[in-house]
Amino acid sequence: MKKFNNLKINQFEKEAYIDPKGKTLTSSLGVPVTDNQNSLKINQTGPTLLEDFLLRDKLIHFDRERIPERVVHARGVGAHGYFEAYEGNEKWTKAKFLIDTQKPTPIFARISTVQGGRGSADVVRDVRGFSIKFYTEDGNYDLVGNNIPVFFIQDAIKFPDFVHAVKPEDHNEVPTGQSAHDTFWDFISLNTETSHMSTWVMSDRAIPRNLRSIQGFGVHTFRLINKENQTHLVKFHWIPKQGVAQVVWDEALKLNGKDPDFHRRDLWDAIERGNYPEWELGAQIFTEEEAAQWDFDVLDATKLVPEELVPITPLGKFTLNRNTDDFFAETEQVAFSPANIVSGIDFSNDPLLQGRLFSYTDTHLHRLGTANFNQIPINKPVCPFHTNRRGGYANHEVYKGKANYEPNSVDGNYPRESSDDSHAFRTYPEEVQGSKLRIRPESFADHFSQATMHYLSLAKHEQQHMKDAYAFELSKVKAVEIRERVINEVLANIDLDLAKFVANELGLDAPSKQSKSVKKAAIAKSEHLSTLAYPAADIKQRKIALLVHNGANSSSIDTIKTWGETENAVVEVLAPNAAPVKSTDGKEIVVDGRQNGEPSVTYDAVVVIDGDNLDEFFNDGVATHYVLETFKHLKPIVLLGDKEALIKELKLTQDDALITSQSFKDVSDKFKKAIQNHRYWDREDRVSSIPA
Ligand code: HDE
Repeated sequence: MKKFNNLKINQFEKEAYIDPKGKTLTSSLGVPVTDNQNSLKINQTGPTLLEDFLLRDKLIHFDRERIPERVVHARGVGAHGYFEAYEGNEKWTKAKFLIDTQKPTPIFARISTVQGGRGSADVVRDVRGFSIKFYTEDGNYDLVGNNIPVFFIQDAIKFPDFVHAVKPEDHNEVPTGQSAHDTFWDFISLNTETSHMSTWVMSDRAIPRNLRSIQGFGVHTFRLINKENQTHLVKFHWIPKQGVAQVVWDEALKLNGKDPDFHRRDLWDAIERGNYPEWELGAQIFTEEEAAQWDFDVLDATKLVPEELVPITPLGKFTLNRNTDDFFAETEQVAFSPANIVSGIDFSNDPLLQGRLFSYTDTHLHRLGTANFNQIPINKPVCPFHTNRRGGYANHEVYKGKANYEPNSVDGNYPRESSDDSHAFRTYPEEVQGSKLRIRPESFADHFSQATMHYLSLAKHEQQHMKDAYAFELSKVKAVEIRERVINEVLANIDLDLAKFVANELGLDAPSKQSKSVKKAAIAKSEHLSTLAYPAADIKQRKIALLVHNGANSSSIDTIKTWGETENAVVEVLAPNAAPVKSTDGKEIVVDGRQNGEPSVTYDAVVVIDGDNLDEFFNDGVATHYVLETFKHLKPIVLLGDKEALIKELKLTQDDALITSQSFKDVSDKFKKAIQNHRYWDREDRVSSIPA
């Protein structure tokens, strides 16, 4: 893996990097600056002079530092990496980056929330955008997906309505980065095509533990084309090697206050530590004839293709292994578009996708302010490119020669069209006929069957989380008629038990029957929708807090630290304050943080270190709360030696993830397994009486 650590995007490297180390401060035009503290004045107290070109140079640029934030997906984090193709993909596609197994393709990925502004919190209930730019030898290819396999709406013309409804309300711009408000649920209740997606947004997928543990989906159906020009339809998936993991709701609420940058920080830290996250890119590949047999339309983005119908073919894997150097230059200026495509892949007629093919370029023109946004280093292809595009704001390209048109005779008719069918993009000649109509196909009319399939496919605890999420969100909706409409027109048609639970929570009448005659999905339950289908293979980068006080046993700490290193886990010693604590044998134990400053919600597991200090622990409200909260959030806990007494003192109940032992070594395997399992869901019923 290390061999690709320095895989850089050549041109970005060559032309854009400025390394200020050892350099003199200059003006924008390279004039060395002697005084960066004082503006130019008459005497000591006189007015500042207009002549001060250094002051003007600095302020003029500063005044223009911000650009419009993205209208959706404004908050995001980016990282560089590389993609490696597996053998055998030429059967499906001629896309060079998918068939060349010898050479990795550089990538840049950006993961985002949808609703909140640039400064909003990370762990909100929301869809995560997951965009990947592949800098291929045949041009840039962008896979602009989400961590959820379906979307809210079926036709691009509804997108501005939907986004207006989910964003803060128009009159007071409240709430920020949350869907728990009237206009969002009004939209959901009146546009039942959103039903399936609403189940995903109310599921645990919308509150991921970290961005390394999310799945990715291309959502739309696309097309693959091979060298023989044979074509298949395709749905892209990317599956995290880290497993899929979520937080519990109470944890999400606390994280947003205690560390609003939790996701961003986690991804950064993992990459800095060399625990590079990896995803396997795969595809459901099928023919148009197969798709025609199914009980849903593959051009309807509110439907997924159950893996029971088409399993995923692995195509390759990608790794994120380099953090950005300059957030603005890279993450903020990166311009993704589903229209960025390469030979071997093509679009489908999904009416949502078709709208996106226009919208992204349009938004870049506004946001980045020039038609030359593809010249910005992060957007620039790494393969050779020769266009006849000239001029425009902030043009950086300097073309030699006379001709800026084609065909030409003055420059030997270069650059010329390509006849190389394996590299040059050629649209698949799909046959289309018919009348021009503003119409929704009849095959898009079923709004509920896959929502029901999703709900029924989840584990019991996931179903309960979904019920709680609908109840929470709707309890924030002020208009009773909107609450009622969601229950009767949406939830009842998904599942009556779900509708009943939410109605009871809101003190409303529970529907006894469905308000529409709802079709049943041919696949009633899918094995691949629960997060339990995606376990973690290891505990790399999981964070473990060791709680210590004076009188802690330092050898236990040493044992756990050594074990943590072999597992590539992050083990941190937390004490009442940042000063070192004294161990039982008088040694100084170095502390990584304060228990009050590094809250339990930011760790994956806790060990309470044994020693000679039980009373001190019992009398410390921060420490006891730490353990209680970790228990409530269903995380693994080890109570070493004398700390077993905490079970009685804090009224905990022992289970597979609440482990006691005299020696850490005896329980390290059990602890590892519990951390790998992420949460001990069976505990959930028992923790509701613990104060939040
Ligand atoms: Fe987007 N979307 N979208 N979207 N979308 C944008 O482009 C749009 C849709 C997605 O990290 C915008 O550069 C329309 C589906 C991601 O920079 C904008 C429609 C999916 C990102 C836009 C959709 C997405 C965006 C705003 C309905 C999942 C962040 C800023 C037809 C498959 C990209 C920007 C990044 C961003 C339009 C629906 C994913 C306005 C019109 C479906 C991951 O162009």
